[in-house]
Amino acid sequence: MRASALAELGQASDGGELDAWRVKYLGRKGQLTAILRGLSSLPVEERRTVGAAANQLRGALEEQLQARTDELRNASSPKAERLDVTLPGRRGNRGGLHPVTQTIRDITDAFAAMGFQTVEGPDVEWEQYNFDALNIPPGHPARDMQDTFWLDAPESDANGSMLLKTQTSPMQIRMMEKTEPPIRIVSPGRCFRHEATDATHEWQFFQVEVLAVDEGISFADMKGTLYEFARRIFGPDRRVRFRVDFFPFVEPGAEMAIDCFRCGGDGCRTCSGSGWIEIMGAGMVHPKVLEGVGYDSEKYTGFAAGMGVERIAMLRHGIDDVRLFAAGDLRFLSQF
Ligand code: FA5
Repeated sequence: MRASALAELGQASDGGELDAWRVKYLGRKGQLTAILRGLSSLPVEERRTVGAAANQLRGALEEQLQARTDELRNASSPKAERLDVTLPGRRGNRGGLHPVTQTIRDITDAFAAMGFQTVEGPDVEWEQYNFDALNIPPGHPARDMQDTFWLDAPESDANGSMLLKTQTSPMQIRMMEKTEPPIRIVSPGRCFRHEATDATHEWQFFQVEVLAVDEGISFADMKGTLYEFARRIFGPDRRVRFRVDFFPFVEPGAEMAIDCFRCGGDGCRTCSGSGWIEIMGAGMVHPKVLEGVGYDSEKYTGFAAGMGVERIAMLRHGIDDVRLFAAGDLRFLSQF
């Protein structure tokens, strides 16, 4: 009985089977109970031996029943069964667009709404496109202001040496060489300058170039277009201010500022107390530049503008250091 009882107990796999086993051997009408009940009918000498053996077996079976019960309970405890299908799912990490990319899209969208197409140029540029064709010949002081990373070109070319572009303006030349007016384009791109970096200067940054060339384009068209752009990016109440500035490839040249959206023009930290924030360089395309690409400068006129993308993003989000954009720190980037 001991052998068969223990073998059957090992097979029992749930509470119901354990209970049936208990009834079979230890229950009121169980096999072991029957033996114990029958003791009185045995001769006295046998009664002692059989009684001791039967009691010993009952203790052993009860002990084994408890052990098997514990074993089965542990196997189905929450520790072993970790899957709770009622818990809400865990969200995975999702990527997002870099704040510079977002800003570029907002800028190009604002111009797209006014009929401007987005085009992109190369990062490595010819000296000819980056400087000469933009009326910045060798030795011109404007080259010093945009000192950059020169590359070892395989051999000198009619286009000069190669460099990492310092501005998006060379795309003006590339587009005009390729197409006849009318032209209305915006061109976002990465720029590089040899800078001692600080909170507002990086050695790599982004610009967006704007170019419109057609018959009869005037300074008023430029002002109207850039004004509308400023309102779309910085809010419908913005006012703009144009002041004289110099860039070799435009004449007249201007710098455009918006009235400070933080203080409304009273003067605060964002606008350095002046009430105005400069956001881009602009001007009418220089006749020399038009002639250089083979356009008749008596027939065609145009305007160009260029702005720093990080600068726009810093103003919109209140970011105080341009170096954060390229630092690759997710604590910064995941806020956008
Ligand atoms: C230019 O680069 C002209 N190509 C802009 C232009 C285009 C004028 C068309 C007229 C017509 P400037 O060097 O000022 O201009 O640079 C324009 C903007 O680029 C700056 O206002 C600034 O926002 C950004 N920028 C320039 N250098 C850096 C730098 N080191 N780090 C971050 N942003 C910069």
